[in-house]
Amino acid sequence: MTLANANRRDIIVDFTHAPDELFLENIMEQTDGRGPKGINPKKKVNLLKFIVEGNPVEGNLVIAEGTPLRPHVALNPEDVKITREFKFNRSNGAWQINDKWLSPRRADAVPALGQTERWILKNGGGGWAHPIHIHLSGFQVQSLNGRTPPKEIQFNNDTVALEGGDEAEILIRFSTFTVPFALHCHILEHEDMRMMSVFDPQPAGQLSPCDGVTAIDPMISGIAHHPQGLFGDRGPVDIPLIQDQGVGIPHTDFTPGGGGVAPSPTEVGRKHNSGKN
Ligand SMILES: [Cu+2]
Repeated sequence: MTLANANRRDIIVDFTHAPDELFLENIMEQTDGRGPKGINPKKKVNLLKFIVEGNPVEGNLVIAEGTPLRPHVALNPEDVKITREFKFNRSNGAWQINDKWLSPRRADAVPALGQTERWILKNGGGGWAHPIHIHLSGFQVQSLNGRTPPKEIQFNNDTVALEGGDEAEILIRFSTFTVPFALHCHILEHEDMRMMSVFDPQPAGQLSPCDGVTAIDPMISGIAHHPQGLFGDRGPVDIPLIQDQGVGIPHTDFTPGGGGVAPSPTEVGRKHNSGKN
């Protein structure tokens, strides 16, 4: 099975006829940061070692295909009253959703609590994969590029992997909290460079306080005043400050209002890795 960043699968392993010692291997070869090269069992990397010992377990369960394990409640497409689209695209050397930069003060979706929604998640292309992770509620993939998705992603997921140009149709229903949550690409460099969006489930008909302008109580939102003014406690995010910086948050040497020369993303990564920042 392929697991993108943050993907999870429940699996059942039958060790009845296993050797005394065996390994879970990663056979997806990857030699640089641009993505995996493909499956290559000769370039395997051991991830986990199993030692199998002792006698067969009494009352060993037989799990056959179709054995019910955990009840699955399928969301019904006929309940959908609203469809939203999220396109994951590149801009200014960083990443956007629906051509917008992340603002923690702006909810890009205000789903009604308890209502099933259809979301279209679209990789804007350009060759990069985006494993899209949605917080707060599981979702069920209805179709992938217009076709029936693989069985393992038809049930509850919190992440769906989108290769370049892929489009997933999902059903999602929020029934718990009414505070701003995030959806984002789970490749760390992409989420760090703003491929993130805020949604704020509310009772039907109620507006979100995250209107993009109003100050949000930092005790509720976690949005503290940023010393460089990017995420101040009021007003829209100052787009000129982040344009052409190549990264979501400028390096600390960056002077707001001009003068500073922004480092390349590589330099930022190196400085952050030095432990001084
Ligand atoms: Cu991504």
